Amino acid sequence: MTIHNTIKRAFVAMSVAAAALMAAGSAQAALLNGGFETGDFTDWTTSGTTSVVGIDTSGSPTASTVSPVEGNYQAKLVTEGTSAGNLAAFLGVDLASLEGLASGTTTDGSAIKQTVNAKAGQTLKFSYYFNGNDYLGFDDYGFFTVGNGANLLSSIALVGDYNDSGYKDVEYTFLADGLYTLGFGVANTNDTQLDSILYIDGVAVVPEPAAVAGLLAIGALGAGAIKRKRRANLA
Ligand SMILES: [Ca+2]
Ligand SMILES: [Ca+2]
Repeated sequence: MTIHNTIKRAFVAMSVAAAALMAAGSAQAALLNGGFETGDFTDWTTSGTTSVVGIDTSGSPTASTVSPVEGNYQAKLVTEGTSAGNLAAFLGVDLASLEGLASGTTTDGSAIKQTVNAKAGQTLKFSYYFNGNDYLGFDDYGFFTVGNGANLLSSIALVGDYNDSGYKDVEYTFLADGLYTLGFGVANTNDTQLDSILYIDGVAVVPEPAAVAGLLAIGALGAGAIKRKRRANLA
């Protein structure tokens, strides 16, 4: 019984230590290698067909020249990847929430992800380029996920048959502090033919937390000033 309790206590102590380590790790989880300038997926996790490329001309049939918007490298995700179920599980979202972004049944796709510790008021910024290589009836789509929420970036329905979005900038502001898994993905719809491509570059979470605290303080001052103004108007 004593031995049993000793083991139990040791196990509890180890668990507490592990939890403390994990908390320390998550507190420092800033977004890393958001521009893919290491030339690879260091700090990211990938699923399906993904690569880090320079200037790319592999899109077909439009054969667009797609240049990184930041530095010399960009991420390239191709719809020919892992099964729809695996894709959703990899990103931690319901398959239904992915399928809600396009018209039809998601068949397969590819994605990358990274978990970051974000503060309320911080903004996720990135750029994407959707190279659509299919036609309607086969609504391939590119998307990003924040936690378990999926958001459409582009699709065949949006760009038209065999068309491109060009590089577009996106901003998403976090409403609450938290540890978020950020994902970027592209998927085939209704069949696994004619693969579309999603390029991602310049992923960043801004501003730095210290700056957010400063902004919030300024915001509070601003609100106080407005209140004083209203009172002055009433008087
Ligand atoms: Ca880059
Ligand atoms: Ca397709």
